[in-house]
Amino acid sequence: MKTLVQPGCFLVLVLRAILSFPLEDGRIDYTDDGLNTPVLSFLEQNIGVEVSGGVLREGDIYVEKQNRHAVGNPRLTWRGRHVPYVLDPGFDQDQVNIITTAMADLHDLVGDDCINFQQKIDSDRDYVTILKGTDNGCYSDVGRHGGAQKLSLAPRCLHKGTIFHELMHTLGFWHEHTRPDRDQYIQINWDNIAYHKQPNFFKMDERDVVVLDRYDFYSIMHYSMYAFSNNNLTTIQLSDSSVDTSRIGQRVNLTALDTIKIRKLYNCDKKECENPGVLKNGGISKDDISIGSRITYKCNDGFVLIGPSERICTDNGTWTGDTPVCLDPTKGNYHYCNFDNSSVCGWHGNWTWTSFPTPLQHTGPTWDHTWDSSIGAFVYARGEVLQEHNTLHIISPAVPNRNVDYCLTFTSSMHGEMMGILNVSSISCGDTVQLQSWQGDQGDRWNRIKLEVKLACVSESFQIAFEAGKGQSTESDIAIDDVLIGDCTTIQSFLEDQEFNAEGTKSNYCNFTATLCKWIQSSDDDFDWILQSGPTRTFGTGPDCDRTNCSYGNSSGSSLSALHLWLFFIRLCIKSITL
Ligand SMILES: [Ca+2]
Ligand SMILES: [Ca+2]
Ligand SMILES: [Zn+2]
Repeated sequence: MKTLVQPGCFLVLVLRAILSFPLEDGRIDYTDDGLNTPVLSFLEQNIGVEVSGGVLREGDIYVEKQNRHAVGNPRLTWRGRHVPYVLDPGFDQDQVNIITTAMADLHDLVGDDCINFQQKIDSDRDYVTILKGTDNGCYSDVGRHGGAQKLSLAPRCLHKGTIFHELMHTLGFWHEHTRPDRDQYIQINWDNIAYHKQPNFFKMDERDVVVLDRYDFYSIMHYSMYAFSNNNLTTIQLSDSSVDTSRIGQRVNLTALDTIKIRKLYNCDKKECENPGVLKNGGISKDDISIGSRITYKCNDGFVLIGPSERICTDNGTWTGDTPVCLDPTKGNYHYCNFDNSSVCGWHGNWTWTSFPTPLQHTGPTWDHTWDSSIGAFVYARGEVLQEHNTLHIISPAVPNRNVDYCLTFTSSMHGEMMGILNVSSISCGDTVQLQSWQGDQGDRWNRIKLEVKLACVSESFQIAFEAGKGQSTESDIAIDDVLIGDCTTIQSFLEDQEFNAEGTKSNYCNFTATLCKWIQSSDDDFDWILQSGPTRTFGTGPDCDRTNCSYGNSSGSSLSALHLWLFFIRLCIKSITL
C-alpha cells in the first residue's frame, strides 16, 4: 500500500511548496510594550514559513486548507460566539495569565453579550489549539476551519496587543490594509517591497470578504507604513494627510471600530433564534433559544430520525443544519445516506468524502448540509480532479424494487462560476436512465431536489448514480448530501413532514387540517421534551438506520478491503478521502 500512499502525500507537499515563500526578517513595527519602542515586527516576520501542516500566507495567517473565505462570511465564524481553546501545556503560569487576561479583556472590550473564549469541553468539536510556538511563529487561521486549528504564540508575541491581533484573525478578520476597497485610502509602494513579500499586500477578492464598516487606519489589524520595506521607505502610503501616522500599525489595543466590526460580524445585538418548530412523531428538548444554545431531537419509538439529532442557535438567529424528520420505516422501503461517516453507507465511486470546507476558492460548500458543521460530512466531485478525468461518479448501493413508484430527494451544491454538469441516473438490468441534469452555477447554497425514479426494466433492485462532468475550470466542485431514495409515498411524506416541522409553530400553518392545529397547540412547551402523540410502532422490516450508517444491501465494490486501506492512508495525508 505504501506506493499508493506516496502520490497523495506528494501532491499535497507540491501544493504547499507552490504557496510558500521564503522567510526573511520583518520590519520595524510598534508593539504594545508600553514604551513605544520600535522592535522587530512580530507580525511581519513569518511570511511563507512552512510550518507543520500548513503555510503562512500574510505574515501571520495560517492557511491550512487554502480556503480564504473570511471576514464577514458567517459560515466561518464561531458558532454561538463561543471560541473553545486548549492551551499548550508548555506555557508557564505567567504566560497563561497573559493569554487568558488578553482573552478576558477582548471579551470586555467587545461587550459582555458577544465573544466568549472558554476552555474546550468534550462536546466542542471545533476549537483552537494555542501553541507555544516552538517554531518561533506567531500566526493564526482566519475564522473557524473545523476540528482543531492552530494559533501559535511564541514567547516573543506574548503581548496583549499582539494577542488581540491574532485572536481577531481567529475570529475571522483579515488585515485591514487588504480590504477590497483599500485603494481609496492607501497606496501600496510595490517598488519598496521585495517581490516574494508582495503577497502580504495583495488586495482581497470582494467575493471572499464583507466590508463591515469604515476603513480604519488605526485598526489593530493594519500593518505599519514600513511593513516589509526592503529599503527603509514606506510600503503603505496614505491618501489622507490628516491621519496620525504614529498610530498606524499599532499593536496596543482594539480601536472602537475594531470592536464594532467584531460585534457586526457576530451579530452581537441579536439575542435569540426563532422558535425551532416541532418534531412530528418525536420531540425537541430545548432549554432556551438564545444564541449558542443547543436543541436535541428524538423520535418516538419505532420512528427513525432523518437529519441531525442536535442543532445550535447561530449568531445570525438561525438554527444549524437540516430540519429533522421522524420517518415511519414500516410504510415502505427506503435508503438514506447523510454521508457523515466515511463508510458512506455503501456508496462507491470516485468522488471525495470530506467534513471540511472544500479547499478551492469560490466553489463548493463550506460545511455539510445535515449538520452545517464539521460534525457532519458530504461527498463531492472535486473540480481539480474533474479537469483531469472529465467525469466522476458515485453510485448508491442496490435498493430492492418492490414494484411501486420510486422517488428520490437529495441536496446538492453546485457553486462556481466555471461549474460543470451534474447528471442523476437510475441503473437497472445494467441499463441507465437519465432522470435529470443540471449545468452551471446553482448558487452558493445547498438546494433540495426531488425526482421520480424511472427504471429501464422491472428488476429486483436498482441503483442511483450521480455523475459530475467537468466545468470550464477547476472552480467546479459538485457536492451532494442527505440522499433519500424510496417509494414515492415515503419521499412525499418526508418532504411534507420536513416542511411541517420547520413551519409547525407558525400560526398561518394552521389552515392545513383541524387535527394538525390541535397537535400544534399541545406542543408549546419550552422546557421539556415535546412528545407528540402518534401510533407507537416497533422496528419492523425497515432498515437498521442511524446517522452514521444506513443502507440496503452491500456495496458492489469488488476490491473493498483494498479500497478501505487506500482511504485510510489518504486520510492520514489530507483529511479528506477519495472514494
Ligand atoms: Ca452530511
Ligand atoms: Ca471551496
Ligand atoms: Zn496578522
